[in-house]
Amino acid sequence: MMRTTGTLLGIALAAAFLGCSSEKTTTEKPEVAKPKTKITVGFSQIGAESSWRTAETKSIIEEAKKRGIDLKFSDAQQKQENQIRALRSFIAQGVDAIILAPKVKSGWDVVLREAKEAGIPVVLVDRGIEVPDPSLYATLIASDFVEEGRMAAEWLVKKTGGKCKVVQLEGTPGSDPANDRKKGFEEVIAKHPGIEIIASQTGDFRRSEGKRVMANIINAKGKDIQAVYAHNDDMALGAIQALEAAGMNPGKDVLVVSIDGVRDAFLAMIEGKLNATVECNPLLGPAAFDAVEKILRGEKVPKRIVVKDRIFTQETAAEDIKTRKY
Ligand code: GZL
Repeated sequence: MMRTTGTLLGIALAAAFLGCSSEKTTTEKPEVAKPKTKITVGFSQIGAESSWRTAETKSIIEEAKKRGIDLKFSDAQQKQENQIRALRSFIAQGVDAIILAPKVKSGWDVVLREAKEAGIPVVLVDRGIEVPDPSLYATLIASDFVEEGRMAAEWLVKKTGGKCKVVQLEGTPGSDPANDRKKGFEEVIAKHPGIEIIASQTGDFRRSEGKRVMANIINAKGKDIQAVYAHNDDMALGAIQALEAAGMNPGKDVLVVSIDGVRDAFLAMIEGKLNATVECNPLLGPAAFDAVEKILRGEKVPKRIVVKDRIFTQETAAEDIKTRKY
């Protein structure tokens, strides 16, 4: 938009010059600058902590390229302060819109107010935020994490007949998906007293952390463990490594259910080591840029766009993997 104003100004100046320079006539047609159609978008990404995250990044970068959008990409290396710094840089550059994948729910109102004052719309992808003024962002495009937690719990209840000692591996503390996947899972488990959560710790959505934390829990709880519920596939895959290292049998003696639906999860289900995964689609590029383009055309977009999810299990993994896109 900024460049459009410049162009209009340029056309006006050219017209004024030609109009008022009576002593100098020209038959040349003034060079009319092409109106600016290329938009510039700043994308602040959390980092690359999981294969889900890298799939999301790829989807957004590829979609920008496909639409001829000038994308300024910033990887915050898991630090919210780097995301805030990136947003301030996008504002200073005068981007037309911002896409933000917010690491945690809080701490965004000051910088989002700066974006609003600069007239730059913000589209949230994949995680929500808490802000006193909902007008500080245009829309949130994300899955329903509470429902994902419920689906994982309902699968476990059905598989175990409502009797099981389960370990919970939580995502990044303070993040929307970690809060809500815990909330949804525990809401269902509360209705089945035969299911007991015997340990619950964060693995920060990372495979290495999932393995390390699970090894510690095995040392403390050992053979008591009958199931693992991980807030994402990467931590589940790390936990599977820890269970095998302890001579246990993931997928058989110890059930493992997680969330994301990444390719490695399907491979683990085919190997019989993971039992089920709830898909959380990361291919948000098309929806994110549909929203950006609508907003820049002055059209309304819904405040919340829910990405649809479903559960996949070992039984159909070999067939399902053939059509997986990430
Ligand atoms: C979910 C996303 C989560 C994934 C993890 O929308 O924020 O972060 O479930 C990722 O794999 O690290």
